[in-house]
Amino acid sequence: EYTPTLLDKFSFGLWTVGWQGVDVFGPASRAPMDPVEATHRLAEIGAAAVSFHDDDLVPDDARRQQTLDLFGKALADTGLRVEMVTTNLFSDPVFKEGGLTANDRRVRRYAMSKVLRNIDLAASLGAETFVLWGGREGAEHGAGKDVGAALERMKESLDHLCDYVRDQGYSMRFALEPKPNEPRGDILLPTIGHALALISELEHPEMVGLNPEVGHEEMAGLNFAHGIAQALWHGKLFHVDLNGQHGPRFDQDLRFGAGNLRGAFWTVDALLGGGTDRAYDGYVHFDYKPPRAEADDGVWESARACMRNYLILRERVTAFRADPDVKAALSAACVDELAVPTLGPEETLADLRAEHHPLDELATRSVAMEALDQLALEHLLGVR
Ligand code: 3MF
Ligand code: MG
Ligand code: MG
Ligand code: MG
Repeated sequence: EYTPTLLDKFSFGLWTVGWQGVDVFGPASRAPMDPVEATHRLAEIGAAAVSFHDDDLVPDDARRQQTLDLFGKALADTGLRVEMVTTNLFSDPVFKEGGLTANDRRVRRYAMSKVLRNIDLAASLGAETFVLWGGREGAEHGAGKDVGAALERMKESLDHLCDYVRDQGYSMRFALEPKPNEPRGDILLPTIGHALALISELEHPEMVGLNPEVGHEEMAGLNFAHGIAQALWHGKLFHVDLNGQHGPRFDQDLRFGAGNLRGAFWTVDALLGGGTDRAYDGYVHFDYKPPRAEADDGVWESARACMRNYLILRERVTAFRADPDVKAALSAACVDELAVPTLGPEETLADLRAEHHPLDELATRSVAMEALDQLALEHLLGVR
């Protein structure tokens, strides 16, 4: 029960279980984890795939081929896939003032060359998604960043990257990961909505979508389920970073299900389509940090729990959607009626203006939402 299978398409960033606990106030609390060992252990606990940050796993130096050989063997031995590769344009002090949108043009040119080199690596490993999280693309000051110019440079970079992928014949799509702040005071493309707006300005918008993260949207006080529902409606939910967060505070990266549990319930519901056919069919990818206080046992406990909590919530959400009382409550709340266009096919705006609008009745009508929400809560609490 609640045992992951390959069909669940669970995926982990190697940096999650590999996080050594370095934070702003202290050094590592755990020993480095060998990515080969991490790959084996992730396979043992039921993951189907892994992702990683380019050079962090496969360094651009004399160790490159040997690393690739060892990692390739681990993938072959376990059957795990690399479904996503992402780029680290944030750790190296070179990127302290940005990568693709640094004011210094030399930095931007180096950042582009790094991304291009690692797109080749991602393609060679069969990754379908290349994630770009612009953690250093931002500012702490007012006049220090021309936001319009920075967005021009982001568009320029993405246009070149899309051209490159097309020219090489790679079947790879890009996914932008929004985040409001941390490590920069303010990060560009801070939310799902900002990133969607940029994508519509690109030369190949069909090749670029989103990799939204639960905690990032919640740091901005936003509703993650609504955010991914909008991304799905735009056909832009290319990938996802699941984790947990307790409201607007520092980036907690809790295991999925911890933090805002109600939010996690609606997140799983939204991924399953929220009662519509707009469901997510990509990898269920976890981007979390086993808390610094934990030793290796806690690392693996938390990794298992991410998947287990997803499976428990999926069961609860499915039961909620299948419950006849819920169907009745949805209908009492007129939820289906929202799918009916406001103006009928044969109607004109003049018809709509001329009709009698029963304002007294509308003002005092029942919306029946509390009853519906209580049913959801009882399913989540396991009493139904
Ligand atoms: C930071 C993040 C990143 C991104 C990663 C791309 C370290 O808050 O979420 O993880 O997810 O760079 O996937
Ligand atoms: Mg994050
Ligand atoms: Mg986070
Ligand atoms: Mg992330």
